[in-house]
Amino acid sequence: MRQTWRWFGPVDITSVDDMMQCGVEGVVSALHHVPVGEVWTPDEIAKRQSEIATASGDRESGLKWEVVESLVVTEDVKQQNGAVREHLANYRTSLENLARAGIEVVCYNFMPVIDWTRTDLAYRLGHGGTCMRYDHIDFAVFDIHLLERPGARGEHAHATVEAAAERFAGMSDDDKTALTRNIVAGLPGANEHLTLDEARERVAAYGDMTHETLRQHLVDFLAEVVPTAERLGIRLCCHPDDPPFPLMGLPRVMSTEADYAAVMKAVDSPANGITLCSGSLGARADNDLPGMIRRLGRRIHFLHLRNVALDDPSLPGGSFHESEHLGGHVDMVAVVAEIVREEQRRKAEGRSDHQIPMRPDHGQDILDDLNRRAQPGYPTIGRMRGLAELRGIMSAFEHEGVGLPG
Ligand code: DNO
Repeated sequence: MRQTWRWFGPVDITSVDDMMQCGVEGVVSALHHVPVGEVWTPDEIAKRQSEIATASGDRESGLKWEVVESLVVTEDVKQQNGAVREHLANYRTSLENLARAGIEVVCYNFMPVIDWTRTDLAYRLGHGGTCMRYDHIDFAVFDIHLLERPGARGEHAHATVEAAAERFAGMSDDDKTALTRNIVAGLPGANEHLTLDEARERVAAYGDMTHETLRQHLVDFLAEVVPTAERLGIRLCCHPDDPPFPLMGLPRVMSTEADYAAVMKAVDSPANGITLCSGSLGARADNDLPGMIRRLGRRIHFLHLRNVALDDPSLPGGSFHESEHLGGHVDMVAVVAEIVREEQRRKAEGRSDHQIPMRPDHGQDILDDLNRRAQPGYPTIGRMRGLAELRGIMSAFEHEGVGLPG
């Protein structure tokens, strides 16, 4: 595995020097300042490349921009209206510009309206550190009482509606503002930062779009961009829904193995691939991560490794928090073993992409992270701990004196 790290650009409180000291091999980044739907120009791409290549004192960092996360798919493309043609053309142009700059892996997602969602950004853990949490009662409070989405009440379980009403009654105005901001104002890397009214409009714009229609729109999007990616040698990779179940009455179409299998088959090209995020998919106990890697591994172009602790694994759509990378519900050792096996298969076949870029995804805020106010989910020390632990497993499995189990 290639040990990469997400960097948000010069605004990131983790510096290029920090990445070097953490033992990072390659960088994952995006041009977050370019408005969604517009072209990423060669100049802007070159600027980010040079920021990554330069450490303090004008030294060479030895690091390169290796993965784009994300080249955002616009709401117009997801809904097939408005500026869809122009956005698709711009997407292809951005891919051309990225390929010309030597970048081959491009991640995106197809979640309607909001990217990843948490209700609490600083959930206090027993050890005194904090992590991110998704609480399904808090989400129902937001959906029913703050967003006031028509029909929301009828879509949540009766017990959830009652628990949400009780919790809402006890919330201060500050609590309500914080919950709203956590959900609609966008977490790091989110496409856009919305107000509550904008979120209402965006949700309403989907009308009663079904799962089938949204999936077809994803397939149509791929049919438009995959031939370009294939010609350019770019590997597109779709990130799963996070969390992997519908929110706000909107369909989500990349939540399970069946979703991925259908979309991989519909546009059957190596340029149409997967970002396997063990934390997103792991928030459903019925997703068999090692099995998914065995069955879909050939198309995995990018890996996010993190873990989640589920409050009640039997409850689809239930609450969870982000655990240590090797703790939680996902069997991370088994996941890493399957990835190493996939890499070995690729190597034997002579595939040039046999080393899959992986990044330690998210991290708990620990030690000095608690004073540094990093981008939520992206503390330096918590992520470095995750990377160090994952590197330990990888190194053992890749070592000739240890090797893979069974
Ligand atoms: C969260 C991230 C996501 C991811 C996008 C990919 O931490 O994993 O925001 O970047 O969904 O398009």
